[in-house]
Amino acid sequence: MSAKFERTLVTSALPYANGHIHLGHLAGAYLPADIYVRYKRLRGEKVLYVCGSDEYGVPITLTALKEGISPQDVIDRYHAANAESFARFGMSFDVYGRTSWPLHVDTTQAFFQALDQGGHIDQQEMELWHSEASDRFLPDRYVKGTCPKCGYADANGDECENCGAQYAAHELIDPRANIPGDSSTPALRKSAHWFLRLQDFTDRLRVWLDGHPEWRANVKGIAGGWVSDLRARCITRDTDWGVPIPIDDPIAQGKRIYVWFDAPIGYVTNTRQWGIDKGLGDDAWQPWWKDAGTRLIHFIGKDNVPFHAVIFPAMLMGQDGYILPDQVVGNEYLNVVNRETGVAEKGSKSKGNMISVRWFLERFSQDAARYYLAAIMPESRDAAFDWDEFRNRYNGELCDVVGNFVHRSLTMTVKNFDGKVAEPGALDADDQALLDSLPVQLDGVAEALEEFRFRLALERFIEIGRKANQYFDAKAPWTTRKTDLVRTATTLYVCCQVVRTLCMAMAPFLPAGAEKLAGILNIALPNNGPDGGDDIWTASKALLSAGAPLNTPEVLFPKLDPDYIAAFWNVVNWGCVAERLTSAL
Ligand code: B3M
Ligand code: ZN
Repeated sequence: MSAKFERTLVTSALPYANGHIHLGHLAGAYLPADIYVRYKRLRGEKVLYVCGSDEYGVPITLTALKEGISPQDVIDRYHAANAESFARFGMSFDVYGRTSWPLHVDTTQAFFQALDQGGHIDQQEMELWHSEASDRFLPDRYVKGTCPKCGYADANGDECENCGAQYAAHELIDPRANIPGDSSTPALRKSAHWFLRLQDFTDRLRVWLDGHPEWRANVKGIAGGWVSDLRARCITRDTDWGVPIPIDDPIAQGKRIYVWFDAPIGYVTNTRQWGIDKGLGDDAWQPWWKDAGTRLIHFIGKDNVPFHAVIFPAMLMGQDGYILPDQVVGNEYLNVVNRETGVAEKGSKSKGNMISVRWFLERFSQDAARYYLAAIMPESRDAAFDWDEFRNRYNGELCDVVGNFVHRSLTMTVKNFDGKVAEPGALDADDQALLDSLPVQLDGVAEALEEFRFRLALERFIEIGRKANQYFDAKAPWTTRKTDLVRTATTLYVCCQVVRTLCMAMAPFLPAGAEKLAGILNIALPNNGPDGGDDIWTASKALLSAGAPLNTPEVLFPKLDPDYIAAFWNVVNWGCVAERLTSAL
């Protein structure tokens, strides 16, 4: 940890509680953050990991209308389902909160009021689409039409998914209501709303962004583009599903705060609630958000960059004493390879090619899922989920390289040396070189993790196994066993040290596998909490003692049977099946 900071606050984007999270979500905003946080905890650093459900706004109310249930039912259903999926995937949030928590009204309204008092909120009349048939305004996705910029026929009320254009409602061509049972042609009607004057923060935002040349190019590029053209942005909506607007004006009564205003404040609310629930007091959240010694890191998908690298920082600048993010880790998208065409396609609900986490984890292990998603993590460009690659990389790398090395080392040790780490004889140059390389290789994994280069870190972990296999093959302990037991003991002693290093190196990526392996090695993998603790990572560089008892080895990473996988991809459009199964609640 850089000397500048004494604690780290990590957030992952709050997923909307309007559907099951899918593998693309995991690869983008969740798995990298979890790997990072687990690593930091192993280092004994103070780190708090905050996430939760995003439960307001049009995504929720539109789902409620489509499913014929209330918004409350929608969020209760998907909050519980997603919390469970995350738990199955081994996500280690310190808190998985909800923006529907009562405390969130207070946090959000306080943010709004501070900005208002600072003169950063204006009221303006605007023309919005209104449906006569439904007697309501049509915010965001409640209205569809043709994009005025690119002609895309399924554009939303104020932005086009196809070309990314943003426009005023009246610019939308051929508008139609997009509500179940109502596709009438809406009319423009005047409505008063509140706007956040983002332009007030341009200079401060620019200085702050310029202070972060180390950010990923994609994040810097998007944020830089936004900051060069900041305008007032509407932060209220004509809806009754959201946080009430803290303004004493009858006009405000029938409206609510826009979901993208309240959602990032959810990080603060969830930190507050965490402190209260842990019995740490009402103010336990304050150092995490207001002490300059805290390093705030947001993990998000790239579509959320403007909100985390421009708008939320502006909102924080308008408060009293909040810190700003020090790093915004924005990942690209995870596409899916269509098995019929071989082409990577964007995941979409209508195509049905999104694989839900719960569907996947009912069929494949947490370790397999985490390994493959970390291996293809879309860090600097889009990646694509592909069944063949999933099998090949998991089987060929994690199972064949690491799993196999661990297994043969431990089974030979247990069998030939009475279930204990063998007593070595004199070390030769190969033994010494491998032992000497272990702390260096572990440092290599750490260095990549510190730089948010998760794929590289994972490759370095596998590389430890590769080098160890070469050593094992060269020393051929299965042969020397018959002729030279001291040589065999020395080889397996060295191998057990590698296994210990592998156990530590895999822990951030594959907590389940690491836990199992630690059990076999009889070593503790303690879980440091937000207050930090011992540097377990560094301590693992110490060698296992000769004679230390081992437990019975078991296969850490069972191989995937190609026929088993084929059962999923042979179905015509496998993704459709995945989606149908998962949406059948
Ligand atoms: N719920 C959008 C999304 O799920 C939104 C993120 C909020 S982060 C504060 O992609
Ligand atoms: Zn367009």
